[in-house]
Amino acid sequence: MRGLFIVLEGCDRAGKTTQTQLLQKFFHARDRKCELAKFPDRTTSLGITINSYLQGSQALSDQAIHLLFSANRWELIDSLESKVKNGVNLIVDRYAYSGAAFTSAKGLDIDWCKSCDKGLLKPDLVLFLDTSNKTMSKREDFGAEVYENLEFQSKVREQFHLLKDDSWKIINASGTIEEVQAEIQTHVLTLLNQDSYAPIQRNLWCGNE
Ligand code: FDM
Repeated sequence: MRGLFIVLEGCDRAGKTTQTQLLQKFFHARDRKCELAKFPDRTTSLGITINSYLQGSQALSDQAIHLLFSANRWELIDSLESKVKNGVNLIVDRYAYSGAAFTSAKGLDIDWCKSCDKGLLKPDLVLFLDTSNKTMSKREDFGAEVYENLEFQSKVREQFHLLKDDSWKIINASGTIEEVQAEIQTHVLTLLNQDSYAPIQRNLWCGNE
């Protein structure tokens, strides 16, 4: 049986990293293979350029950085797909939804933003960790990267909500770490309890979404 392809999305400081790690433990506790991945993957040569942009040391146009984020997914998708096909449950911290939400929040056309990722692997489940603007404003630990400010993050949140489709579950990320994880696990268990899964497909944004 193939693995599941699960994506965690959300604004910065929503708790994605903590929750992906806890979810991996949940799979391991059930003797299921489970690996974590993250976008951007800053270790590849494209990822190194993305990292310089995010840290403010390299200027790029909004279109150019968007294409690099997308290319960073395309360069790694074969390896992610083969893991899933070989029975590894994959939990991915950010994916194409971050790509479209962050760039369209700058004012670029959302359909253009989505088009570069059209045909990527479609996740089985997207867990959107939703933080209200009020909660976000209490999290003052924004770092120094280019997108880490409250006004921009509020715009990003609005754009994320335009991207919801049938694979999405909105998780209230304002609760405690344990409460958020419990909600996540409920959705994952529903999938895990299925006897079989439909084949994973490279059809992200190929339908009417
Ligand atoms: N980000 C991330 C984008 O703007 N586009 C993308 O396609 C992706 C995957 O990069 F502010 C933004 C989101 C975030 C920044 O992400 C780095 P991490 O999760 O903090 O590394």
